[in-house]
Amino acid sequence: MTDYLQYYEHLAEQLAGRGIDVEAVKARLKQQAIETPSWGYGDSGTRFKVFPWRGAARNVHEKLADAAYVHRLTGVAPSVALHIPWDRTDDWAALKQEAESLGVRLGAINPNVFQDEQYKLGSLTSPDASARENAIAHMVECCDIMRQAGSDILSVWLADGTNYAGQDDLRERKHRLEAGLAEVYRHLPPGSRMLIEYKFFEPAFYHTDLPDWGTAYAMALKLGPQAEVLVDTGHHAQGTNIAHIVSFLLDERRLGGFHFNNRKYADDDLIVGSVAPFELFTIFCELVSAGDLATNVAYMIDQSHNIEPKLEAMIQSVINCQVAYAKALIVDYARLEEAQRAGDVLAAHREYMTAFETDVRPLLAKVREEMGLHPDPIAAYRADDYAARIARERGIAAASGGGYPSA
Ligand code: AFD
Ligand code: MN
Ligand code: MN
Repeated sequence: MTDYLQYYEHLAEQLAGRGIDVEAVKARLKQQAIETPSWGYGDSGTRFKVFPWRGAARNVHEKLADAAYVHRLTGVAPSVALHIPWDRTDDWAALKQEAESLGVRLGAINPNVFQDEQYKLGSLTSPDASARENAIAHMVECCDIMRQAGSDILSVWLADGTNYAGQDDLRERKHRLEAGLAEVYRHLPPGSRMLIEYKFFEPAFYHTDLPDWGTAYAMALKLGPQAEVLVDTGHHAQGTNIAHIVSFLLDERRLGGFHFNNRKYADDDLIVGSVAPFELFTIFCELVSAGDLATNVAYMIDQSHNIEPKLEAMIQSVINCQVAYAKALIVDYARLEEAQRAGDVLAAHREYMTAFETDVRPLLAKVREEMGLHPDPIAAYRADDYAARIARERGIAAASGGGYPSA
């Protein structure tokens, strides 16, 4: 493993020479917060197979312990998104306390209205009134869980859609969606937010009721100021310019947050930045250049690590978000704007490329050292006994602990 600290002084000199305030950049990197998903620590797989991972978390307590470990090593993963009912407990106050005693806090609450039999034809949009009512009741229960868990985000993803032309009335489904979301919205705790997540296909294959940012945005406008859009980076058709979507939603003050992951072809839930690091960088450039417009954005990872070591994959994901943010912070936005206004196409493009092609690992190593952490979280993880210990203690989970049990 390379000791990047040794290159820090040289990089700091280089950045200062470009007019970058290195201390200010380090301060912002220390403030970064990436939420990890409870389901990323349990066994998961595809519809073809779940390859159980020795040591995978089997319950919410072990997920919190693993998330706390990732936070201890990275210093910027202070909260954990929960998925209901996978992470349900009968004592939310105790779970909240347990999380805090581990050094993390409970994050977004994710309802699950896609795995019960009754949701086969949809949840809020189902032609079956009782399915719609049960979906609403579940999401209202999740609002109550938010109150008890101290969570301020209801993270709503619906698998709703159809598989065949003519299967259902598409406008009627839109009306059911509006009515259902409006009913849930009424139960949001004060000061909390409903983040509406879109996805262009899967598990429905002919149409999805919330397929793109425009439908999610339209629903948020209808609902009110506590409703915003959640951008999952794996939920777009090939070639979609996600940075542009982010810029539009930021300017409309309706960007609620992200589910970070990466895709090669579909919603692959691979490690964020592992396929398209430049795309991730351009997203962070929109966030940095938007200034206060990005104040309340929730940065959450949503991945399923099916063949790779779960903890190492999550640590790498957090690191990749740090790298993208660090590179976005060292763009010279004044010089960029000058070139943009002058219509100097390649000078403006080179401002991005100069930052993107800068190796920021020495800067991040220094930030971690100043935070009292090992400068290389992966080296720290590989030198540690945590993963081996939980593998010994937990073994192979009898049944998936949440995440996506195979069909
Ligand atoms: C799946 C869905 C969606 C959702 C996540 C957690 O595609 O991204 O946010 O599960 O429920 O990945
Ligand atoms: Mn998601
Ligand atoms: Mn997804």
